[in-house]
Amino acid sequence: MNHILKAYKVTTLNQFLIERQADFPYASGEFTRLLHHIGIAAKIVNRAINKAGLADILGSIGTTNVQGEDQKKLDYIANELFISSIRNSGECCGIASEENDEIVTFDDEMSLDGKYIVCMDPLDGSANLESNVSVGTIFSIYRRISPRGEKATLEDFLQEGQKQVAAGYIIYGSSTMLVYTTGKGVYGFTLDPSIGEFCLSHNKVQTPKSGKIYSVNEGNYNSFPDGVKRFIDYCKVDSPATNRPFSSRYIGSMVSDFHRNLLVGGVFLYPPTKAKPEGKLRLIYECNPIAFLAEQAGGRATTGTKRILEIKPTSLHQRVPLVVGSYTLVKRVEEFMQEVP
Ligand code: AHM
Ligand code: MG
Repeated sequence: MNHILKAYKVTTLNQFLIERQADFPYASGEFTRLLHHIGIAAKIVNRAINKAGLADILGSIGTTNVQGEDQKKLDYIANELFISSIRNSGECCGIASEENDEIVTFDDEMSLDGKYIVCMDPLDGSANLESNVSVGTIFSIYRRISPRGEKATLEDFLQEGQKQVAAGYIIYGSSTMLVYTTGKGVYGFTLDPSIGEFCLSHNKVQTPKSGKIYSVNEGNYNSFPDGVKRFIDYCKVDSPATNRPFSSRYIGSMVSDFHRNLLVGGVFLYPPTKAKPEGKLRLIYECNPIAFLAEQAGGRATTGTKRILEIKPTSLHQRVPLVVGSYTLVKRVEEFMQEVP
């Protein structure tokens, strides 16, 4: 019995953030406050998602976002909640969100002086909400380039992924987790609903070097580049020595697909298709944060030909192809994509 009680030694997210504040040279608590407010919004959004089926907040609001995608009520709710909580931190001067055509800038005195900007997808995979499948929030934090005291500018948001100060996601699944990195490893916190706190549950996550899961929307097979088709064919070959055939697992909610592969080993792909020649996923608030986490956990993230974190964004909602996950599997995809048949 004693060992069970000992196992329940709790380190909350806030406690952890304060202890790790020294990771930041000249730490002043600003980043800690920002992440604390992201955690607050995550708990409120979690509550909304949990009772979605009861509270008439499933379904669409009848509008589309800048990318022509149907907006769900919960997309709207999550976006508003994250924006207001991040604004309340007073540490952020502006936000880029999947749900807003343009950047949202804050012009109260405290926020104008904020050191950080945030890019986010408030509810990734929201098309799955009606069927009660896990969804997520993705966030990415940069230091601003524009001078403090002034309004944030578009340039603040168009920085290479390798300049991220922190990135993470919240997964609203069978349990709710917040996973983040500041470039010093990946840490996962599970929400204990009985005390309303995110508690450290996954310390310094390392993803397996390889794995036997491939995650891709195979319905698009016919319009994938030949190299991707060859990789998918390779996954299905019977070869016990190389652990094949691999298992196909695709939830259609990137955070959930990535999270599973991060823990057990695997590769997630969203390649170019005829309908979406640049792929579907957005560079600054989907691919960059996921790529940062993957690399910090010992994995890899590319477009198939270029490291995601080295791409200089040219527009807010730019899309890029994404191959991310266990190091050797991503390498394998790259070999197939770059090989001249
Ligand atoms: P969203 O941000 O509008 O929810 O779209 C992103 C989602 C990802 O979570 C997921 O990997 C992908 O879209 C699924 O797309 P598809 O249905 O084309 O496979
Ligand atoms: Mg998304």
